[in-house]
Amino acid sequence: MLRTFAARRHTPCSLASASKLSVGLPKTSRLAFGVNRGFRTHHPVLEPIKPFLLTDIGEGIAEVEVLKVAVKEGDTINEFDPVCEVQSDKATVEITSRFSGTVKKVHYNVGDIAIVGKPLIDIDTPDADAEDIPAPDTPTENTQSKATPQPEAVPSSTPAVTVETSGKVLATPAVRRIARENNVDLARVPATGKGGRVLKGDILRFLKEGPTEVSSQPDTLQSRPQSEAAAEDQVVPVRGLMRTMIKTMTAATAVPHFGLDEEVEMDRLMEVRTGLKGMAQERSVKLTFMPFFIKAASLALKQYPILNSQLSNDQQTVVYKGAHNIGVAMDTPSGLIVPNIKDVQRLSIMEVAGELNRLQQLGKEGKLGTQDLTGGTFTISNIGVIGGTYARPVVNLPEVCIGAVGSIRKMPRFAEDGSVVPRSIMCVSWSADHRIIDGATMGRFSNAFKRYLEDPNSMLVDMK
Ligand code: CO6
Repeated sequence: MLRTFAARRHTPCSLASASKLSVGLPKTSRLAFGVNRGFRTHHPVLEPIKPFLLTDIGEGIAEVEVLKVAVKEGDTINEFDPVCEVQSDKATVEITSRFSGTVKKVHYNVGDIAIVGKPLIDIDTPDADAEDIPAPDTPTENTQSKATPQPEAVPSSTPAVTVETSGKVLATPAVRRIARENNVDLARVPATGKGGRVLKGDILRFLKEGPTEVSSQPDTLQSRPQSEAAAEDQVVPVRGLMRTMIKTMTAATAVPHFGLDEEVEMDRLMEVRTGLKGMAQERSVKLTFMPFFIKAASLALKQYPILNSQLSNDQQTVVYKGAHNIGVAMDTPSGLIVPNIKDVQRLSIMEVAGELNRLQQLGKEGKLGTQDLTGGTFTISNIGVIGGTYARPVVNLPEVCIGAVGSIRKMPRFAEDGSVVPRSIMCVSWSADHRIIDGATMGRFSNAFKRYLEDPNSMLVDMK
């Protein structure tokens, strides 16, 4: 079974990323408008105790698992202080307070499932002016690159969200506004917040004192049980990546799969890679076999585009995806995740290698974001790095095909003259959605993939 994870209802992805969101009270929950038997006054009445809701964090997420609770009843909490850390199907998310006050009630414990729209904590807010709080950024990957300033009002249904992903500065909208107004590049501001987030205090200090040295360590999420094998049975709640795996793999079992295995002779590719390693090093790229597999798959997908398609929910249409966003099953400290390399059809092998290096690094640090984890159209799993010769992968819905490659092994094979020769053999196991993929198409695709790898020069002919 391939442990892959759905990003949206239909988007392949996995989670364990370290996107950080700060989700605030809807503005309207700061103020209760006096209602007098159907007669609405125009004078807002401050309500001191406010439920701090888990607002909609997008992508159709209805519930999240609480990984950490950072506050307890009676704590004094300041704006931007962490409230808790939760895990959705797609990301590990830190929720921070948008208000200062005293925590009156904590609604969840670690391990609980928190429901979107329900309170996380109740806060006794002093009569600070909540109206000063700037508007949220929308939950996108690159909030910094937005050219247009954010509106100043907080719509009641919109969460205040900041998302940190690969290489982007993590900061709340309020901090971004201060940076914008003072013409400060947030990347230059030493961050003291969790996961490298720039806090309001950081930017204010920066404006007052200029740059100072601050070290911040990114958090990594360990979702695997650490316990030693015990003689007695252990009952462990299903949490983290396993929860997602159950959902996505259960959904995938509804798809009738077929498998096809093939052998690939790797000798020439091994030579080619060895020859190119130096050039890759000069460019600070680690060139493994994966970029060749990924590019070969993309070139073969051009010939058999139905393998890069998706079947609509109502099974009435097939969407041939224009981009070859090739997912790579990745073993990370948090577990298996499947980020994808976008637009492989447009990338050189070296560019694919660079992207893979980047994703691997982010995966290692638990920092993969939604952008890298969603939108995949085809998946390759290299289980051979770990060991194993053949595999039975399960499609990564809504994709229709997945391949798993095993370890390269020296094996005896017949040469054309009948003599027995040593060859470096790698098996590739394809699984496909038999509702729209037939065996002949899979076989032809597999032949094309095999040919590109066995004769790497042939890739040059088809590469643009
Ligand atoms: N055989 C032998 N040696 C290999 C192979 C195979 N198949 N693949 C890579 N390598 C070599 C590779 O070339 C590197 O060698 P050097 O360049 O000489 O150092 C070395 O092994 C380590 O490679 P690395 O892992 O760093 O990079 P690579 O690009 O090959 O792989 C990765 C990247 C993200 C795919 C990999 O690190 C990884 O996480 N693989 C595990 C994926 C996984 O867990 N899959 C299981 C999913 S469940 O598929 C599944 C159906 C079921 C079983």
